[in-house]
Amino acid sequence: MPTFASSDQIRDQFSRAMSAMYKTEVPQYGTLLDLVADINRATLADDGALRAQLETADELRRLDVERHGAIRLGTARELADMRRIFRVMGMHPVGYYDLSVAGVPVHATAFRPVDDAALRTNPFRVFTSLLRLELIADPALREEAQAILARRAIFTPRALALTALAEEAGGLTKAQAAEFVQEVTQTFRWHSEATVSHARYRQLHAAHRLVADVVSFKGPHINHLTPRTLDIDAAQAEMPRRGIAAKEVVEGPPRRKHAILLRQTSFKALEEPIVFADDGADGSHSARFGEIEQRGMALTRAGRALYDELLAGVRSMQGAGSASADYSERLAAAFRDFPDDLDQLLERGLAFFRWRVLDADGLARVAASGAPFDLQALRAKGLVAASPIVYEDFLPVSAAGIFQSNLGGAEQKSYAANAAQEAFEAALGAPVADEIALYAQSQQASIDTVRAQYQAAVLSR
Ligand code: OOG
Ligand code: NI
Repeated sequence: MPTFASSDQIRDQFSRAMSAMYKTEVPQYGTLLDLVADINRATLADDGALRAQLETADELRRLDVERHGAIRLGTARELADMRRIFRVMGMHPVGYYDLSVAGVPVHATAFRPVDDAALRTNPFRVFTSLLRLELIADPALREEAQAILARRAIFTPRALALTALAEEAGGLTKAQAAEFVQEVTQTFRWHSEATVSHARYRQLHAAHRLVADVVSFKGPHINHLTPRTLDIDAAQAEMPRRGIAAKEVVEGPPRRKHAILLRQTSFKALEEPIVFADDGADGSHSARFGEIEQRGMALTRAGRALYDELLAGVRSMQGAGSASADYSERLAAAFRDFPDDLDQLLERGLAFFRWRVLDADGLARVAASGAPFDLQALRAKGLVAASPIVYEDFLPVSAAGIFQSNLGGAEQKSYAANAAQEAFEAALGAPVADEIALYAQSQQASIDTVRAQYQAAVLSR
C-alpha cells in the first residue's frame, strides 16, 4: 500500500496555492490579507475572552489560513467534474443557493469540508455557481453561448487523469498530490484574452454581465478569495485608510456581542484590460474583487427563520436596499428582537452548540448518584459547557448584495424566483448536503460524547 496524502493535506496545499496565485494576480488581495492579519492580532490582544473561546474551540489554528473563494461555471459537465476534483480534497457540496431572486442568472452550492476535524485543519470553501442559460431570453444568443461553452475544456488533461487515479486507487501519493494541486490551480487562473469577439462579448454582456463573465473566457477565473476577520467593523474602517474602496455597508446581521452567521464586506471589482479574439480588439472586463468576512454562530432552523424574517423586514421597506443611508440603524433596530445572550440562544433553540465536559469528577459523582442524564442541569452545575458552533456556509441575500455591488447598481435584472435544486443536483451528479442537518449532527455528536462519559460513570459505580 502506498502512503497517500490525506485529503486535508491536499486541500490545505490547494488553498495556499490559490492564495499565492491570487496575490500575484490581484495585489490588493495581499493588502487585504495584511489588514485582516493586523486586525486579528489587535483584536486577540484586546479581547482575552474571545481568545480563550477560540482556543477552547481549537479555532485559532485555522484562522490564519481560513479563506473562501468563488467561481462561476458554464455547464453541467464542468460542475460534475468540479465535484470529483473537490472530493479528492475533502470538499463536498453543501447547500443550494438560488440567486435568480437577486437578478443573477445562476444557482450555486458551496464545496467545503464537512467533518469537524477537517474543518479545524483548513475549512477552505469554494462558492460555486452554475450559469442558468435558460434564463437568457434571446434563444439565438442562448444557443450561441451554449456552443461556445461546449467547445472549452476548463481542466487540464493531467488534472482529470490524476482525479481518475485518485478515484481508482483511493488516494494520491504526496508527489501526485503536489502535481494535482499544481494542475487544478491552472483552471482558476485569470486570462486576459477572451475566447470571443468584442461584438459577441457585448451581446453576452447585454444579456447579463455575468453571462459575459462565464462565457467569454477559457476558464472559471477565481473571482475573489476572502479572509476571515475577528472584527469586520474595524476592517471596514481600515479599508479606505489603506487605499481600498470599500462597499458602503456590511452585509448580514448587525454588530452584536455574540456574532451570528456571517457578516461580509468587499471592494469593487477591478476594471481589467482584455484582448478580444477577433482583431485583437482591446476592451475591458470587471470580475475580480476582494472581500472580508466575520463568522458567527450557526443558527438552527428556528434561528434562521427569525434571522430571515428580521432581515426581510429591513430590506423590504421603501427604498431600503442595503445601500440606503439609514440602513445600519434600521438593521440594528430590527435585530433587537434577536436575543444576544448565550443562555437565551441556547434555551430558545436558536443556535447550535458544541457540548463538552468541564469537570469529569463532578460529572461522575452526579452520574453515580443515579440522577437521569440532564444536560441543562449539568450545565447549571458548571459540570458541562456549551459553546457556539461556527457558521461554515453562505447567505444568499448577502451573496446577492455582493454580486450587485460588483455589477454596479445599474445592473438590476429581475427573474421570477425559480429555485431549481433538482436540476442543479442533476447537473452536479449528486445531492447537496443540508447545512442545517450537518450542524445538528455535529451538536448531537458532542452531546453523545458527554452522555457516553456520563453512562460510563454510571456503569463503573
Ligand atoms: C459569488 C458570490 C457569493 C459570498 O461570499 O457570498 C460569495 C460570486 O460572486 O461568484 O462569494
Ligand atoms: Ni464571497
